[in-house]
Amino acid sequence: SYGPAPEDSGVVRDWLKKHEAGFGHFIDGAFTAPGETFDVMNPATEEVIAKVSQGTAADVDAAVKAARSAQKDWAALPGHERAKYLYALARHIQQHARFLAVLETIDNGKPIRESRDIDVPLVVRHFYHHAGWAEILADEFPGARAHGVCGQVIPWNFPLLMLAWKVAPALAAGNTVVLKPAEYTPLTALALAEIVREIGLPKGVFNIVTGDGETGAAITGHPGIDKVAFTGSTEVGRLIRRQTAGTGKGLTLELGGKSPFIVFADADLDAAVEGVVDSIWFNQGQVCCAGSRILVAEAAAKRFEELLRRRMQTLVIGDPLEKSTDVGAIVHPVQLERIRSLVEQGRAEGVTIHQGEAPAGCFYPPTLATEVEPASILSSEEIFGPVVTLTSFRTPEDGVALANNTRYGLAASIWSENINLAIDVAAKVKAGVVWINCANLFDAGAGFGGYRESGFGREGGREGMGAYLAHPAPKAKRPEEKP
Ligand code: TXE
Repeated sequence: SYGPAPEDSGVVRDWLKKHEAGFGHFIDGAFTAPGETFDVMNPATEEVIAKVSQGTAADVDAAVKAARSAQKDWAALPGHERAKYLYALARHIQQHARFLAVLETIDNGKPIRESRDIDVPLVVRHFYHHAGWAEILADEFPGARAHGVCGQVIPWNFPLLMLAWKVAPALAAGNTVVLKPAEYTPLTALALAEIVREIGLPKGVFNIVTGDGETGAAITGHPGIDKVAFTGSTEVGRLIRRQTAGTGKGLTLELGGKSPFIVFADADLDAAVEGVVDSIWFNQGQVCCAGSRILVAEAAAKRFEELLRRRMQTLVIGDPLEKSTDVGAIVHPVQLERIRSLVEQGRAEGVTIHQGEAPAGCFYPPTLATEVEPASILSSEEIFGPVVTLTSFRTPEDGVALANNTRYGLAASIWSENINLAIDVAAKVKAGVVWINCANLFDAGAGFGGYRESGFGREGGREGMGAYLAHPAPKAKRPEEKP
């Protein structure tokens, strides 16, 4: 009964129709009148589905002012009172789960099965989890206080989930927020603003300003912002680090990746093939921690490639609203062109490209690149599409060396039936998250984040909570505990 029925897309269409004149920003508990707008499209059909306001410096200023004036009272609430609001948000998101899943799919192009079974449930889980943190915060982080106002800029690959990752811990800690969703996918953030109003969250605690990178820079550079949290490209992460240097603002950056997917000869190869599906063909490969480099032990390489190529042919690519679709649309023609161009550069280098057909429009087929050297552009650049390379290695040491041969360090996935080997390799791979015999599993209770050019700071878990507190103190020792 959890899955969207076809009539849900009618409900979403009615909602979009109601806002035909354009969406304003959500500032101080109310929507502003739309200003100058830009078009938002459904990438699967390339239809314009909404007009959304381009946030100006004045809009950002108004949002920061509202957040500042709400912050003291919000932080002064006992943690269990803030928790009530977070629980209410979680419950109301759950009530609107079907609507949000369809809206996310229409806006982003991801298969409905994913938005329904992964994105929205994880959003709900994130708010519940952080409601719990709000309740125990004073005990767990004695003496710590909120930063103040958080400026948060998020990408388009998991629009509502990235919002939840940023907003839930910020509010739990007593911060207020000004968040900018990505220009390709602002709609679920605006729908969430309606839910925020519905649950009666105090005005100014949660503010949304829509717009492009210029609006983003106005937020991250605003002197009234105390902490910046960004997820997006490494290039923009670098700009933001420069912009915030020396300002005293707190900063966490979650950037790109080129994560290894390491398969040992003793792995359950069928399971590992399913792991690849979850790793690189989930969300069309537009996943920062996607396992985009398969490294397979020489002894298993031929068999693994065969199994993988057979499995690729069974993936259904097409209409994201169709429940049987495995691979939906690429978020935007600009991203599609980027993927195409990188694959063509790989082909020109002599890499062998295996891929099926994709429907016309903003779609790209699941793609496997073999005969690919570690120096190839396909081995080093983040493609952010459904494209995976396959390279073999001789010894576990070679495997680890190849895995670490990247400027990123976000995630890794290791496949072996020998748990000692898997744990040993996990310790040697420089990545913020390492999965063993699984891939792309997320939980609000576990910290997520990278090393090197993948950024710094953690989201989720105790570490993620700490990132939203100024001077998080260590956990208090109970009297009976020995120092
Ligand atoms: O990202 P941007 P784009 C990678 C991925 C992708 C590439 C380009 O490789 O192909 O980046 O995507 C806002 N100050 N990732 O161009 O520009 C922008 O409006 C402040 C990986 O879409 O980084 C949006 O809200 N904000 C990634 C957000 O930054 C600025 C997810 C991300 O957009 C800004 C997305 C500025 N100067 C892309 N310029 C991941 N790690 O998951 C832009 N923005």
